[in-house]
Amino acid sequence: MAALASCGGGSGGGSGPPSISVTSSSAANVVENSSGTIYTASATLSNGGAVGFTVAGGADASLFSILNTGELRIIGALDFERPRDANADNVYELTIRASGGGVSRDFPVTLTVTNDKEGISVTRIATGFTNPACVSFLNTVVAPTPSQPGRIAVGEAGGNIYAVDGTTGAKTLLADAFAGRSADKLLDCRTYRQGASGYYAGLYAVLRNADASVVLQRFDRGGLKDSVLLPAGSAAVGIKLLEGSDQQFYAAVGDSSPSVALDAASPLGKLHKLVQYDPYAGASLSPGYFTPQIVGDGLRDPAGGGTINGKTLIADRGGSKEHELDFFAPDARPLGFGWPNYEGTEPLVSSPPAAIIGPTVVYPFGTGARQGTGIVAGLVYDGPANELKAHYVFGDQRGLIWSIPLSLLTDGYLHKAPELENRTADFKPDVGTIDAPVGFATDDLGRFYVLDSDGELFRVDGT
Ligand SMILES: [Ca+2]
Ligand SMILES: [Ca+2]
Ligand SMILES: [Ca+2]
Ligand SMILES: [Ca+2]
Repeated sequence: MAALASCGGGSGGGSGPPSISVTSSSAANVVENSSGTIYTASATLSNGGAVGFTVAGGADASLFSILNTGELRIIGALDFERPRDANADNVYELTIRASGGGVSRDFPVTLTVTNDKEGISVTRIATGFTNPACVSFLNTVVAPTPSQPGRIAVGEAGGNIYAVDGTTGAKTLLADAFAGRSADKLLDCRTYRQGASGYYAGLYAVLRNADASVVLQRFDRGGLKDSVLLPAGSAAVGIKLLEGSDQQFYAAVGDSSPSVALDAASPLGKLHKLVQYDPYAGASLSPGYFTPQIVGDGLRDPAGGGTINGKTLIADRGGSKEHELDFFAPDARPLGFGWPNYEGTEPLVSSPPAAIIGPTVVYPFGTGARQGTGIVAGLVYDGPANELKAHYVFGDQRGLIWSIPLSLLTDGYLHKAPELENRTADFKPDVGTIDAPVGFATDDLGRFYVLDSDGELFRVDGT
């Protein structure tokens, strides 16, 4: 080493060891789905000799291979929606070693993977909804002769429910849900499809009245009564409507604090089947009147659901650990969704009882990468954007859009955040911003919509 020190470091000196100068950039951008060489390392040796390259380290070193001549490749795909770098921020970090003439030099390189929209275009079609609460499929008269195809329903917390033309965004007031009532807020609206000719098919809304009773109200068929879901004086919990794989209508009711989700005497934290009367069975029965029947428990803050490939899915929001999507069979008993013993797969108490329904998808509660503050149930996409076909698209109120291929969602295994595709960048709209998604809907033409918290409605198209 004394000989090295005495050489004085002169890079051009003829007597000391040569030195290496790195001539390639320390940072580069790479668009997702790139293959082959994504970066080329280069360096020169002061004596003009050859330099070779290896991967020497860095947080993401194991994902890369490099040729001796400097061409760097990634092992596996570069997918912006599913980053594989150590901290999942799409900035891949590695250290490259240049060697030659008996010396070597390590240098860090960061490769930032940038998004490609992959054929997804999102168009804002309407604005100005006030405190939007729900968005839903609307027409129950199906093709080929729906009266007005291509419309969806949007409901506001104040009670107005609009039909919105999915082509033009024009809105028509369908109903004021609180007309003649003392309002608190509209909690959800949803079209119960149950086949085109189903007696109960139609648009329904869940209303919380000023006395804190909650009723289910139906709009597009006259002479039907409300169904009472919660009595006056009930806690102000969320409620979501969903249609099960048994074609029955369900109301998923959130829990209160302290938790009563496992208390059989409380309607809170429960899944209620909206049991139908035969409308022709007896004069004493009110036609169209549902009787809620508790069929499941352990819900915390249900965020919607529906039927996918013949199985029923429900979303439930965590408050500290995990959000979850659960598949369940509506006729299975018991139906237990876990709260307050679990959020997702995470036990919240010591020695919790075995889970009755294990989640299918979980992701962490939080505001870090690939975390969220409240899941929002979605739908299977079947519109023109090929990239999303046969994906279940859903969201998080933090402003995230997620997707997961149906093949994964329905394979019977548990899937966690690293497997979810973060579609937020792909969903960047032409104008406006998708803030907290309120909900997702499709119309009878197969088009797909996102409604957000500040009242913008977006349609998801292909390019
Ligand atoms: Ca991608
Ligand atoms: Ca990173
Ligand atoms: Ca993309
Ligand atoms: Ca917005």
